Amino acid sequence: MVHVATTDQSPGAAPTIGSVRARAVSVPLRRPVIAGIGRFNEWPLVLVDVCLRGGTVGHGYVAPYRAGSVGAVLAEIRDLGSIMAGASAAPHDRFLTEAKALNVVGAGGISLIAIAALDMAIWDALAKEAGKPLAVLLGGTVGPVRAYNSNGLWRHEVSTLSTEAADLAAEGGFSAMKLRLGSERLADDLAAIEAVRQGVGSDIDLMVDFNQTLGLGDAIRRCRDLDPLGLYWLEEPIAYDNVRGYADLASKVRTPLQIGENFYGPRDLFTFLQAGAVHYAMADLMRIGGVTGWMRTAAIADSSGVQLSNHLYPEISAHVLRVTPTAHWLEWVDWALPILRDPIVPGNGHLTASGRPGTDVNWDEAAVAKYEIMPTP
Ligand code: SMN
Ligand code: MG
Repeated sequence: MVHVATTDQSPGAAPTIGSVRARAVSVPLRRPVIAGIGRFNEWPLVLVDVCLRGGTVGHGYVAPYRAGSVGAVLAEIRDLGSIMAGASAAPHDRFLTEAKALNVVGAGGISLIAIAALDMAIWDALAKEAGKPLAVLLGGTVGPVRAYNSNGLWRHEVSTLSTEAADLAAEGGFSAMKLRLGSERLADDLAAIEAVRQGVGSDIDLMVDFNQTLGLGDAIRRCRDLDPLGLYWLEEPIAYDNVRGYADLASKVRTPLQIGENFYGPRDLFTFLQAGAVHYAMADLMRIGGVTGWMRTAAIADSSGVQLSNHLYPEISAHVLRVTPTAHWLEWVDWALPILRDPIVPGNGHLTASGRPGTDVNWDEAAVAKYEIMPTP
């Protein structure tokens, strides 16, 4: 029998996108974020809804750190949303088409953030249409993902770190947490590590994050000084885009380096891998290109056996890490909790998706109304 190509695509067609809505909120942080990249008392979030023609609504959010950036992110999402109305809710197709459309204003940065926000919402809608949790739609299962607590240990008064570390361990049964370092003097970084270990003992896995505060020479010196302390990883000691610098550092330190939260799109990981600059990698769903960008990055990480962790977005990361061949740690932050309905929370040091259809991102509309901000365009 001869198969004749037909123009009727209905059996294989994806649902159609009806409309897109984007709003912004600014939510309070339980513990202010104080790191090498700045101090934040509140956390702005841009919330995206993609409504399919059949009525299903998918949700996604991105956190552009700075309140001043929210207007630009909203504008880009709304622009892209107007292009998407009437298009198929096919993340692969959308990613290709929209990335091409935005190449002219820059492939990374706000362009990719907008694509990522819409991509996450489309995947949520597709999972809801299928009646499956995202992890299952992607070919995996729902189950526990090993997590570390990243909700504190910022660069504040060292005397408070012991108690805070003990609180962080107790909050979700954690035996792993992340401390922010990058002081001018080695002695201050050592005092911070010592304070945390006084609070929770030395059996915990302690990750440390420099948030790009050091120059290359100082970073070599600092990382070597910290090498004997048994830290789990040394995150972003130098500027995130210094490929050659990371390759140099990677060859000189014994404690594994962790990089990638600032990678824009999957190819950045490939670039750093080619340079021999990666021990551990992490990806941020907002910058890597949403679920679609994550899946491509996971394949690149797998090709080299590099273990991949998430950066922020724990709700959706709890799904995608279940289909990541080299899945490593989940970074737990509770920053979106104030506006989420029935959020997933960690227990026994693990985060497990709920098993409900979608990505576990659902709005508490009363809270959204309370925290909504109207940035001027
Ligand atoms: C971080 C995340 C968000 C704000 C400040 C610092 C940090 C991390 O780099 O890895 O969690
Ligand atoms: Mg970091």
